[in-house]
Amino acid sequence: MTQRINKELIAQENVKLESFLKEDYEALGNKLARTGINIEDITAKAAAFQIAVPSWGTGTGGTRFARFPGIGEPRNIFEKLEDSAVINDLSQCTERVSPHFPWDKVDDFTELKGVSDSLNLKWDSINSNTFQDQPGQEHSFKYGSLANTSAASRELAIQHNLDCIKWGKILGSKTLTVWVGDGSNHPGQQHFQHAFERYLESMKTIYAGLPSDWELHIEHKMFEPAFYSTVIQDWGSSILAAMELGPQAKSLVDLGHHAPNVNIEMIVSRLIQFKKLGGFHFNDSKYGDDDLDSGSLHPYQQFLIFNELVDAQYRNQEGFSPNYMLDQSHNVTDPIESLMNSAASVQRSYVAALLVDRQALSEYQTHNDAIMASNTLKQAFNTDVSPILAMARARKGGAIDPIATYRASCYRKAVAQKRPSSGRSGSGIV
Ligand SMILES: [Mn+2]
Repeated sequence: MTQRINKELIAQENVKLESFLKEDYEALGNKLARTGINIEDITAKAAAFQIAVPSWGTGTGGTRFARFPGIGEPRNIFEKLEDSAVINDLSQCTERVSPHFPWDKVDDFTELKGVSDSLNLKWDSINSNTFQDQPGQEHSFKYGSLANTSAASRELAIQHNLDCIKWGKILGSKTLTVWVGDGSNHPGQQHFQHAFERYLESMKTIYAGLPSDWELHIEHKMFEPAFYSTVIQDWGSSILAAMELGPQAKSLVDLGHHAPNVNIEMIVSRLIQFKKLGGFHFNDSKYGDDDLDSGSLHPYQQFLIFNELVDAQYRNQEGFSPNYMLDQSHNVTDPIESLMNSAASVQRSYVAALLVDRQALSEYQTHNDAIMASNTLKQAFNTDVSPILAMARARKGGAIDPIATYRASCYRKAVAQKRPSSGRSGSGIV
């Protein structure tokens, strides 16, 4: 029997906040009306916004040093789905889950699809994993997978990706996301060009196995586990590979996978321009691939990215339909709370970007009025759109205050009863 948040509890918690929300929503509506914006149009768009939850994000994360498991952690994909359903019940913007194979592999994918259907959840991009060896694996990925010097290891990695497509078809997914840890730790260890050639050759075989209505997303990452060079190190390598493969191959932007201070929103613009923006892994970062909660450190950067996305949407840019997904590691919080907070944070950036006066911005840009162009963006960013987000959630049956309602439900304590600790407290990034 699946544990869920009681609908009556959500309604009961919402009643406490309804009159305040109505007041705040009305006040914001009046404010927006003065600039010609109909709040109902914006709320409808906020309600339609969706961002996928990563299956692995529902468990407590860790670092190279240790992992401190929380209580009632999901032990398999079915329990991860239960937690994902709770997140969506309260947030009403996370109806899709992105699985990671073989972590989430099951014997019967039709059964898994049945369970997700019963929870009103859909499947987002399938993530393949060739950055670690599985028990009994014949050919190791220690020195890489798709770019390994060993043809047998490359073949194994290719086959795993083809399996991921096969499983994804049963689940109803339309995207395969490929990230490889391939690279080197010592100068001279790897021939840069030959490694990239081997990667491309492997990816061409995977691309050939892609159904015609699927996309192949290439995720780059600057470093780790390889600390000197990485085969798909930056968006340059990523877009080169995507161009080499064909129109169904696109680049995926993980916010934590860039060099510090890189202008990510401009990279996003370039990818949009050349029909190569596949999707996002949202998270936040202070030093590197920190996988912190989205918008917890750089909400303005997240807004500026959405400014580009909304701009492309309004221009009906050809080939523009990116997948949005969270990719975070929750080391000290309840993952359900972090994921709800983060989904709302990304949704907030989207909604704020909808408020940008694009005609005024365009005129300021034409006349090189830097101050007013910048202020136009800041005006939208500084608008507190919380009432719109809360109203969008409440109208769909979600919680006005997701975290307060989640805490009132005592869900974590309840599932802890039937999910005894796995005892896994060793190191490991998940
Ligand atoms: Mn990622």
